Amino acid sequence: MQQTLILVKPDGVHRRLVGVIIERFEQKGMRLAGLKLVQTSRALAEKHYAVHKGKPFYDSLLQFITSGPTVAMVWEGREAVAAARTLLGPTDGAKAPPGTLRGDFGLSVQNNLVHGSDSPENAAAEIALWFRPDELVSYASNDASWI
Ligand code: IDP
Ligand code: MG
Repeated sequence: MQQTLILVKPDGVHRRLVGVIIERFEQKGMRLAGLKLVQTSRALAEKHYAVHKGKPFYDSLLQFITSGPTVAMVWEGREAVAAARTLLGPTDGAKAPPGTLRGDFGLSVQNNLVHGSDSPENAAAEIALWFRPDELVSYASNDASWI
């Protein structure tokens, strides 16, 4: 089953949207495989956003992501990477449609509440960055055959 890394960024934690964000992934039918609250270090942020190094928003993005607590999660399910990106909506909250997390709860491009991996390969690399193997829990959801 596919896994994806989901982060509730510091704006989501400060705005008390952790619960509603988790609820969307639960309601979708994904299985929670890992969860923790992290004060992100500069080193971790640089690795996580390495692909954006050199872009005009890079320094501001690193400042933002290290400015407060982040909830790091691993969610699992069929086509979890793409399905999670659909739940998130497009990057810019002002353009994200209603029904998506970014569309329902934000107007900002940078402070867009939540991160989701953009490919299965990047998901695997990002999960390894944020979680040790023994922090991920494997179990069978009782409703798996229905979902
Ligand atoms: P994504 O999170 O939708 O995959 P990316 O293009 O990978 O979007 O950008 C990573 C993060 O960098 C975004 O989620 C957002 O927080 C921030 N970001 C992206 N583009 C801009 C921008 O033009 N200005 C400010 N921040 C940006
Ligand atoms: Mg991205």
